Amino acid sequence: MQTEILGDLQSVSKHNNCLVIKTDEAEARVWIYSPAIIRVSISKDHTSSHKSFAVIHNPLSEINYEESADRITLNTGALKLCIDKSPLRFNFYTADDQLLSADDTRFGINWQGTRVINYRKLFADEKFIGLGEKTGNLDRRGSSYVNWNSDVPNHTPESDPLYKTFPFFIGLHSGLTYGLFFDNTHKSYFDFGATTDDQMSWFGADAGDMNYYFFGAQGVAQIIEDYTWLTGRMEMPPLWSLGYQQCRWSYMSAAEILDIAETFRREKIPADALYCDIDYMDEFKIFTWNKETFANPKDFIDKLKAMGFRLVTIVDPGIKIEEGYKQYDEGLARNYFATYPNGENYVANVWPGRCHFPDFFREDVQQWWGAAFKALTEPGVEGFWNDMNEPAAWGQNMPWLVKFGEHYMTEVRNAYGMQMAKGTYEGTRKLMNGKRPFVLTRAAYSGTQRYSAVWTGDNTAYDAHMLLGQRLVNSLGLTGMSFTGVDIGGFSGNPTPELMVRWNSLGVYTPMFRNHSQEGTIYREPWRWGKENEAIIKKDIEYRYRLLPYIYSSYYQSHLSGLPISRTLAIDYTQDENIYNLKYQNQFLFGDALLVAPVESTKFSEDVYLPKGEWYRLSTGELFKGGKVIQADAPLTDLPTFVKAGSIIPLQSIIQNTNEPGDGVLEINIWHGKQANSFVYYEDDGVSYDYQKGEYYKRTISFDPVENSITLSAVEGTFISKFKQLKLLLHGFTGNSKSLKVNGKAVVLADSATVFNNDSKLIKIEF
Ligand code: MIG
Repeated sequence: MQTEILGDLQSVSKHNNCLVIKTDEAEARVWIYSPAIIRVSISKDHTSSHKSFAVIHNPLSEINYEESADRITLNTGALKLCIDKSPLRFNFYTADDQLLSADDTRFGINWQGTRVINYRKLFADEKFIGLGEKTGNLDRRGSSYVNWNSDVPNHTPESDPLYKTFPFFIGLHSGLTYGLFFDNTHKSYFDFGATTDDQMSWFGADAGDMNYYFFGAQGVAQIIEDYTWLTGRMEMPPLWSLGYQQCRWSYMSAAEILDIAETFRREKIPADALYCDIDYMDEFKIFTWNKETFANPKDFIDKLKAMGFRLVTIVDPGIKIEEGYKQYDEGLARNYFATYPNGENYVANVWPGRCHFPDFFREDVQQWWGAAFKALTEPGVEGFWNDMNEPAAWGQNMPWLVKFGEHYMTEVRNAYGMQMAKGTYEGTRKLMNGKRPFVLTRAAYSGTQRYSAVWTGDNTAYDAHMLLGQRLVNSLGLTGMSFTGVDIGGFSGNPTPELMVRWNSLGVYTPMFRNHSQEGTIYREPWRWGKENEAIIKKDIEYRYRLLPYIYSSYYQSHLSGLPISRTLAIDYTQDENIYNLKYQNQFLFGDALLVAPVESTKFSEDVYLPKGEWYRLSTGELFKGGKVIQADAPLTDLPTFVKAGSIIPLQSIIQNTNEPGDGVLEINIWHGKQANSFVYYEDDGVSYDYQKGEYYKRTISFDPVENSITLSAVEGTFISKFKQLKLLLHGFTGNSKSLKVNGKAVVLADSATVFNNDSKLIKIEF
């Protein structure tokens, strides 16, 4: 085998909006997608490239360049691409000529057989964040990774690859930021300076094109916005899916689930979602119900609904080979399954036994699959859990010659789960008459946020896994996935009561809050841990429900900007070295206001790094100066959580599920800070897509410490808020609060200033 290096430029020309550069070996094409986004695609054979699964925008219609004897320069005003002619090398600069990222001058882009690799210059101080669901540290410098969606039960905090592929990373050096998305679904590789003498980083794939999008915006948040502009953002989720979710492999019958539901209500532990794992089906046949244990699904789901619960059911891709089973008969007759090159249908063994696998890369197969959910939506299922879609089967090693439509498995495997989630989302959305389906998938590729939430697969019940889970969630948020969760309590193994309590308290601040466990392990429901622990778990879940107005508004922000709900500190404090320290790298912001420090279940005090600024401990109101490490008490009743000074946090009364209206009072918590701040409060019906027609209630709440004034902007949108009154809760206001103005009018809050610390006064404001 030879290494072929992309050689010298032979010709350059413009074809409409595309710059075309030819070398002896290959052809490079360049498009501008926005002033800060340039796409480069280098191929020996552009005809074999397929449509992107991830990208939803087209390039701009114009491209202009300048040519000199040895270079070609594209300048968008925000980003400069300078292409050296011999050898052909791609170098990106900021508009003011600072080098952002460049090909390694020696090796640049090359091929070994079908493998395509890009070697890049590594800066001495360069850090890397991203790649989504990847183990390891926040700063991925010195690590290498493989993307090959895999079913990995019993994975450890070091395992790689896991279930998902997001070939997008952000580079940080010299105070600069850039992003790079390698849009290639083959098995791919990323090496962030792991294997060389700190001269270069590299990435590549087994085959396909060197097809990447370069992001030149300055600021991690801006790069995430640009990446999610390119690959899409999430819709508003159904509000109920942000409540507490209780799952188990498996609740074995309708009676058992109803009993679980009744226990939640009896114990007054808030919850919204219950799950059917694989055992609700008849012999694991997808879109069927077990006739004995789930004899009357509609009646069962109606009973759940009457108690304020929604039901989520699992579906796997494997279709049981059995004549007379509808999905098998139809799929076979219409050639909807993955095949061998000789036309035979591929067979693998999984839960139902011998199975065929739908070819989700075909639009007609996706539609057929989507329509089949009628068997679940008709009795009233509202959530659809897509499992095993790496795809997985026993043995886990799909032969390379399996074909999905035109593509071999090796070309598109990493997008299979995403295409299943797409079919599921689009199909169930059609069936649900304007209601929002909740879709949850295990396997994913860049862009999956458009269709589905994700969870991080089969974790294990020990502390290091809990911390890993937080890093996975934080990292998924860098790659467009905002709606993310882990199995709270740990899927495999048995948590100690302490770990269960601690993990649940972290679940409050996880975008999706789902407790789940493996068959054969001890049950994980909140009341299985003794009365004292149940009380702590209950209190934490109650706080999740108090926070829902804040969380829902954060989801709205994500829907608009792509910014995640759980944010590694690398988004807001990119240049602060301390946040990459392995001791503090798991810390994150939950929404704009809350900083959470995960703590192992065996520690009751923890060092917490508070970035610059001022921070209040949420539970006590104690004020801390940031820019330093503090030692925080961390009893199991109080996970260290801090509020950024100046924050505005809306809370509601405790409700048992999201169908309940609550007491109609929205409690606005303002935590005094030196800088003016505002919060965009957002509300809609939580179930339909009417918000896309303007049926929402949106209002900016601002606090100005100089004027000592709180302002509520005029309401935008036509939705009537479920809240009728506002209650203001002022924290850290000392003395001067008597002169407080709300919307320009002086208000009398209380007689003495002390009440403003964690005390409240009802102000009647029509909301
Ligand atoms: O082969 O459906 O990750 O959440 O409970 C195991 C049973 C299949 C793997 C999922 C897990 C689920 C389990 N599934």
